[in-house]
Amino acid sequence: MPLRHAGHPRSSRILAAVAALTCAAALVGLIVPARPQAPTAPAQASAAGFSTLAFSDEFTADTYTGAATTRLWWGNFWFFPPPVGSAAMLSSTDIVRITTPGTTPGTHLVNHPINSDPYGPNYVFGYFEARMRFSAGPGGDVKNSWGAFWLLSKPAIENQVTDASGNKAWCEIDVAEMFGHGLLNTTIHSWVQIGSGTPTDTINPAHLNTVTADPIDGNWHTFGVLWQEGVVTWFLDDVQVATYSHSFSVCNTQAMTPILSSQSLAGDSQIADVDWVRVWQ
Ligand SMILES: [Ca+2]
Repeated sequence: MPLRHAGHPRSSRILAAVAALTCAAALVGLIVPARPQAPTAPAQASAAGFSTLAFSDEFTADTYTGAATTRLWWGNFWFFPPPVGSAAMLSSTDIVRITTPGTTPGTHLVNHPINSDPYGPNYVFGYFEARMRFSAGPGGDVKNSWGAFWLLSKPAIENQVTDASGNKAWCEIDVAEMFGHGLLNTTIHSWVQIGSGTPTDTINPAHLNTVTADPIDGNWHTFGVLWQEGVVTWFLDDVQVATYSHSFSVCNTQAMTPILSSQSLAGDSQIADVDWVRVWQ
C-alpha cells in the first residue's frame, strides 16, 4: 500500500526543490574545495582551561628543511649531530616520516628557535598532542628502539640552566615513548647534573603502561599530555592512561619544547610518522 502522501503535489514540489538544492550544493562542493575545519581542543584540554590553539603544524608544507620558508623544526638540534637516520615528508602526503637505522642516537625533530622570533614561544603548562603512526622497522623487533613525542626544557636546550655552583637542573615530559608492542611509556623526568658529572633523574615510578590498542600497530593514534602545575596526565586517543602528581620545581617553572623522534640503542628500529602537532593553552 503506497504511503498516503506519496503523490501529494505540494510534497512533490518540495522534494523536487530539495533535490535541486542538493544538486546545486554538490556542484558547489565540486567547484569550491571544502574549507579545512579548524581543530577544536580535546575535552580534557578545554576542561583544564586550555582551549586556545597556541601552536599547530599539520605538515601540509615542508616546515623543517633548510629550504622551507617557515622553519618550525630543526633536525637533531641539541642532540649530537649529525643525524644517523632521516626525517622527510612522505611523497605526496602531509606526513613526516622519522626513521633510525638502529644505532644511537637516533633522529630528532626539535621544535625550537635557533633564531629568535617568530620561533620563540615559551610554553609553560598546557595540552600537547600529536597524531602519530608507529611501526616496526626492518626485523620487526622494537625492544631496543622507540618512537616518541616528548617535551624538553627549553632553557636546558638553550644551555641556560646552570646555577652559581655550576650544576644544572631541567625537566623532561615524555608524552609517548613506544617500548615494545602493547607498551606506552609515559614519563616525567626531573634531571640534575652536578658539574660535568653524569645526569641523574627522578621519574614517576608507574610509567610503563600496558595498553590494549598496541600503539606500534601501524595505525594512527593521538597522544596527548595535560601539563598542569604539580600534576601531569597522559592520554591515548583522548582516553587517560596515566597521571602523576609531583613536586619537581623544574617541571613547574621551565618552558618546554615539543620534540618528535625515533631512537634506538642497538639493532632494531622504529618508524615514526607524524600527521600533526598541536599545543593548546
Ligand atoms: Ca598532516
